Amino acid sequence: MLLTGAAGLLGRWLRPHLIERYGRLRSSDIRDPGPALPGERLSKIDLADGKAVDRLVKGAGRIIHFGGISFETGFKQINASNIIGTYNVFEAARRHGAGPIIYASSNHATGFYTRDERLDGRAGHRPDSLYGVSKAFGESLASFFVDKYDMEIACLRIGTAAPKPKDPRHLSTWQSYPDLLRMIEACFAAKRLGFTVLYGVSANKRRWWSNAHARHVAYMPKDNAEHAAAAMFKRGDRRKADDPVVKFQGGPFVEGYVKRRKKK
Ligand code: 15L
Repeated sequence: MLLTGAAGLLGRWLRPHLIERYGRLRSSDIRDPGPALPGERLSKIDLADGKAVDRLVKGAGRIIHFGGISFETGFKQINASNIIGTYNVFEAARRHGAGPIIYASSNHATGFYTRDERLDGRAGHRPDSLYGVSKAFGESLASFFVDKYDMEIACLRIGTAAPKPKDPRHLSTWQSYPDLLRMIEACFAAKRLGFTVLYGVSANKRRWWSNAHARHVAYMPKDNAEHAAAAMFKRGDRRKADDPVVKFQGGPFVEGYVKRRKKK
């Protein structure tokens, strides 16, 4: 098994669990990932470097591609890391017959849907940031590699994967780390993944997203962000419904959104 993004928050939490569950792990990050765990071969690699990625992927089986930039920034960095980087990983997997692949997409590929809309993995892209655009690209690239080269790729539109729900938006978007691991396990256990898009979310009472369209992946989340609601709303829900950060699912990523004046 290969994991990219080993030094990230999710990568660091996942590594020991992946080793325990699947055995030996090969992992990489562009940052210094620190010491390797027992059973792990860890390398420092820039995903934009096609030759290095080719060497990394050669001989791998299952791939969890979580490497890349996970926030909004300039196009140059996003292009190198998320667009070229993801192409390099998928293309190397094609060349070496590796897979299935689990790709960390993001809810920000659909962040400009409003919070009263209910979505599943068939929802078209409405990216809320260049970061979201890069994830939409990754999903399209996955669809292309599956249709053209018969690969198997699951794209996880991850919500807020974090130890705890911290703000009201997370009551809808939170995915606990154990549920993220359950989702990964369910994807790898599926008979055939083909091209599957799932929302990475726990069984939150207030969730906006469903995975009911993808019954071939037996994901059964166990956690629910609702336990954090009472503490968040001690003085009621004071959010302004027309604040773009509240109105749109992408929350803070839509910042900079400007509503055009209607022509008179
Ligand atoms: C993401 O895609 C980000 O990587 C993460 O940092 C969170 O901001 C998350 O989405 C979210 O929407 O809360």
